[in-house]
Amino acid sequence: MTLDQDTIQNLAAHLEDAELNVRAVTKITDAHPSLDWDDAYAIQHAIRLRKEARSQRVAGLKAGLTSRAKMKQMGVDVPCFGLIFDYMSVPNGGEIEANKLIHPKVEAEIAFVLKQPLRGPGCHAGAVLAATDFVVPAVEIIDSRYENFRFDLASVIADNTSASRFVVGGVARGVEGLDLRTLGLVMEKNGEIVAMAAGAAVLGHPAVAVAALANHLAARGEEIPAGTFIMSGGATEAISVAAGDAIHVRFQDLGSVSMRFV
Ligand code: OOG
Ligand code: MG
Repeated sequence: MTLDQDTIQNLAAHLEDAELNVRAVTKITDAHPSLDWDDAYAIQHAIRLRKEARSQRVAGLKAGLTSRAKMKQMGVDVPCFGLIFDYMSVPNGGEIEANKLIHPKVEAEIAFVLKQPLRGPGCHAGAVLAATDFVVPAVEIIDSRYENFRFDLASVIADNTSASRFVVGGVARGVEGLDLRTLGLVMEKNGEIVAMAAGAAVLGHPAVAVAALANHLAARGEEIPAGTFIMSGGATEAISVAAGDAIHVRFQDLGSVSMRFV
């Protein structure tokens, strides 16, 4: 930690205002070059408290920058973890108002719902699969509050890992008989294929991303409670969208997820 409480509160307000006012800001490490990952998670936590004070609730957890494609696209090589709030949920096939977002991008993800809590350290993919109630296909709409989607790891963690909206669709399936490594997905934008991947793109197996989240929380004395919804991170690079775009992602064995930007 390098920042004092006042600075953490001010940066949380700064970043949340950028979200709520739909206005991009410069990345916070420009003004605070010594800001470290602990500072960044403290800012993210302060954003959580601001939202909870307005009766918004955490609806799930997310891992991000968990695939080579995403790491390469963003120039970052370590995963990050963030929070998904109830107001970010969009029904499958629903509409998303583009003018409420700065510069949205979509990414296809496999989401997990736990039936048992997960506690690190030492959590691994096998423990995640044993604790998983079901998986569902999802699309995350990310919207970095930073100009031109340019950031470093500390900046993006503080910005709640660009979390903005999410859509869950398809069918919920238990992991028995499902190979999440070879599970394929194809993303179409306006009827054209724009990205495709298999589950293994996410750290070799998407359950590894959930294990990494459990281990990250363990370092803070927390666990992932039973019932938690967790997004494991984009398997492909993120695709820019604007008003008028329709997104449709087909997941092998899990059905599809779609939305329109208006
Ligand atoms: C950070 C969020 C990354 C993912 O699935 O990789 C993320 C960003 O790229 O803006 O959610
Ligand atoms: Mg994501």
